[in-house]
Amino acid sequence: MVQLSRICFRKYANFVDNLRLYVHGGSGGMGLPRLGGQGGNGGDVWVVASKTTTLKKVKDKYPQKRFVGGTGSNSSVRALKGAKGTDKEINAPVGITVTTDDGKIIGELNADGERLVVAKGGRGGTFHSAFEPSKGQAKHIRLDLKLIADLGLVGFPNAGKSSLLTAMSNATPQIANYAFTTLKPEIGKLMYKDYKQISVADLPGLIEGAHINKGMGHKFLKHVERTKQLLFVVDVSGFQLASKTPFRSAFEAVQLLTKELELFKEELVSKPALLVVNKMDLPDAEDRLVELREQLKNPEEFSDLLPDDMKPKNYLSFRHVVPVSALTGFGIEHLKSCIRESLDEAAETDSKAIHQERLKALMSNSHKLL
Ligand SMILES: Nc1nc2c(ncn2[C@@H]2O[C@H](COP(=O)(O)OP(=O)(O)O)[C@@H](O)[C@H]2O)c(=O)[nH]1
Ligand SMILES: [Mg+2]
Repeated sequence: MVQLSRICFRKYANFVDNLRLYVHGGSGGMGLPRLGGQGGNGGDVWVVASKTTTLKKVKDKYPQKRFVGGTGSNSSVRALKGAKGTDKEINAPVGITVTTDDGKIIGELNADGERLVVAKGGRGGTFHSAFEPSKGQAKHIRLDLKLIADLGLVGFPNAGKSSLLTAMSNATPQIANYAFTTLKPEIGKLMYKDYKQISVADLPGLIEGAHINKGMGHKFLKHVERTKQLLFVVDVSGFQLASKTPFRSAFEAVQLLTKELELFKEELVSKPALLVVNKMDLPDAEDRLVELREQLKNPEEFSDLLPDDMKPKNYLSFRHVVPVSALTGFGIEHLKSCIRESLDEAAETDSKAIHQERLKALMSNSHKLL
């Protein structure tokens, strides 16, 4: 059991959609009573939105997750007004909410270059403070990636994503038997008996080459980033996008989808994922499902069928593989409970991690006091 949870942790620990940081404005500089000199103010700490970064990059670059502004200069005979301490900037991705540790919103960053003060530096010493400087603000903050839904549907056109969303939820997405009918993400709400709601986004269909922006490529993939977990949907009997493109089995579809995500942003593949095998009402579906399960157990062996440039670097391991028929409703209730289980599990892991971090901070603080 211990080993199992360790494996899970490693698998799912990679995608970072929230981050807790310690920020501390710099202290002010000393004033100079003799000549009435003012100390410089301490540097502020800012969060600055940058298109090119991710929360994972921030986490990897600053494992201590501590950001402190520079101390203001003391007033001196040569410089009666002390210089301000240097500001500290934390680069963060666009589209985040910044909150205090207890959930109060400090602000949002929605465009490249937007900035937000998260800890003010202390004031330099002046006549009014008897030339004593003050300390900067110190607090924990949280950066949260803004989400469009709990789950995002990931599948090639015609896999049955729109039909599935209708079958599971109260949404009424447009359904048609040709590619790219879903132009905007359609959000469906799954309702549970205890009134819990889970949102699922139906995103424009993914096609081979989405990472190089074919079809709705980047738009689609950007949305995938904004969901907690992924719900892969494949047609049990495989698919063929157009008469010119080759036929793909359900297993190949899974690997191609994985590859597209990976090529766009490798982190995406480390999100928890579930696999829905749709259209189980079709003839031979049972045999195909058995075959698919066999292939998923041993993906390396079966991927020989794919050309090298379509093989993902890492094979996804799905938390659940759920056969359904969006048409008849077979398996839909079971799918809903699998989704619930997977999200609840992730929430529990998250809150445990935060709890442990707080405990660790408390322990190191009390250690310092002793
Ligand atoms: N036989 C069968 N057909 C389905 C099922 N789910 C969807 N379809 C059909 O597959 C086609 C594509 O479905 P749609 O939901 O639009 O797929 P999307 O492109 O992934 O959103 C439509 O003609 C649906 O009626 C299913 O469970 N069984
Ligand atoms: Mg659709």
